[in-house]
Amino acid sequence: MTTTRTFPEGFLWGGAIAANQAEGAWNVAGKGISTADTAMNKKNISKSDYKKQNAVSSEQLAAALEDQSTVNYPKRRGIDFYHRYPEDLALMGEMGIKTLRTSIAWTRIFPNGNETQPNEEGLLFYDRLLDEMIKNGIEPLVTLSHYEMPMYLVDHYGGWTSREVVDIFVRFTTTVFNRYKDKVKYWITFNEIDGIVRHPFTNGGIVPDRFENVEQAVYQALHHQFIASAYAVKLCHEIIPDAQIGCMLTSLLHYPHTCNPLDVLAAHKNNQFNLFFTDVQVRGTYPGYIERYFREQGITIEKAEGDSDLLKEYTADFISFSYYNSFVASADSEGLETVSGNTMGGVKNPYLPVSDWGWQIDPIGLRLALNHLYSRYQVPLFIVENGLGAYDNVEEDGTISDPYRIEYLRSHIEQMHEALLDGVEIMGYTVWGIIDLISYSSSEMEKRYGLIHVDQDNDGNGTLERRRKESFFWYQNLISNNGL
Ligand code: BGP
Repeated sequence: MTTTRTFPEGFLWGGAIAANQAEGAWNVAGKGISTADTAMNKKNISKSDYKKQNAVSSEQLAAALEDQSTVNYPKRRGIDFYHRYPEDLALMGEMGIKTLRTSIAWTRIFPNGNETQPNEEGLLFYDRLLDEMIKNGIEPLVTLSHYEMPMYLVDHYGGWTSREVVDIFVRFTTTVFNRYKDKVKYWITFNEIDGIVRHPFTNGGIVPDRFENVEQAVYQALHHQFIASAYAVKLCHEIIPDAQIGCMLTSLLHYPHTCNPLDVLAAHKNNQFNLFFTDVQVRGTYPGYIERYFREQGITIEKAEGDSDLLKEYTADFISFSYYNSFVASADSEGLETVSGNTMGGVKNPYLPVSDWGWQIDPIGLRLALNHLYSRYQVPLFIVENGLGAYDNVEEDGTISDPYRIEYLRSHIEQMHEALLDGVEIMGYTVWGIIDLISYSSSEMEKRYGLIHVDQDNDGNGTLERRRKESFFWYQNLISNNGL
């Protein structure tokens, strides 16, 4: 084990949030309603509906659109980052982070998506937000699409299944590149683009009961996102020549349950499928194994003339990814203990502890993921999400002690450093949920990732006061020593 843990000069230590989980203010300043604004608090919906939460039904959506109550729809209120960002960014500046990853809510700029003129008030908000980041010494890292899209496009176009949405997205992208070209030099196209397979509604605006063959719809929508992502790369390079733009993947590293070749093959297939998305976005073509899958499933993707050239020419500058846990694959999982608590499931790994939400904690998996990605693609990598969702306790004196979070972050950063020593090129590391926010999967508040605490419960009660956790000071110290 090495003991010197310095990181390269200029390493981007940071934090990450997303507009839909933090901003709130869902219906102010001309903002349109987005898919995220329809996500209910897990506690307020029945168990069977919860399972379908990320694959909502038409009725659920209609009810959400009618319901103006903000209690059941936590992403509508977020943590009020929309109004409190000056205070939050000052705290993050104090923590010393070099970069903050956030996203732009499409519905603030184009409320329905298909307008020809942007909403100036929405643009002004991001002007102020980005200026404030820069004022605090924080480099903006902006995701163009993080788990949301205008509801109007879902209802009138079928979400990303429509090719027209590519042009609509290109208009949004062109608008924000032109507007923020002097402020933002790091961009990400689609958050966890692979998620569309697991969460068609969240990632693709696909309401399953409106499609005869949902899988076909999903892959068609994904193709449109690949194309939109390639256009974003092209436009970014044209409009902001000194910027870099990356794709974004959920790292879902699978180990074989045993050395039985069948288990090894099962793990290999899962890992290969996980890399299908970066194969297209970085290598620029659909790989053979996915073409085979499409053939076997009878899936046909409609491609326009020039699509293949576009994918080939405008590949991502870097790969960003989220890493939370690893998985175990088995050819025959009958009778084996499985993991609950995440949408991926899989066989339980007896060697790994789990989080309060049942996610398997595996720092070495991060080193492996970094090595795998780098040896396959040889492009810079950026860890843009890593962190621990846990219950936190505020002591009577207002302090919050979270050694479990510190240990999670410390051990992952240690393994990231091992990967650097292995020769992997890493641009930066942003802690997911640098400030407590609404959980994506459960829409709850109590699953906290933050190094800054926010006083709010699942039902939206609380003062919204911000407090520094013990991990805040730990990370501050780590950054000031560049990871030493
Ligand atoms: C990623 C998403 C984030 C975030 C994180 C944690 O998949 O990109 O938006 O929320 O996971 O997940 P959760 O909030 O469900 O714990």
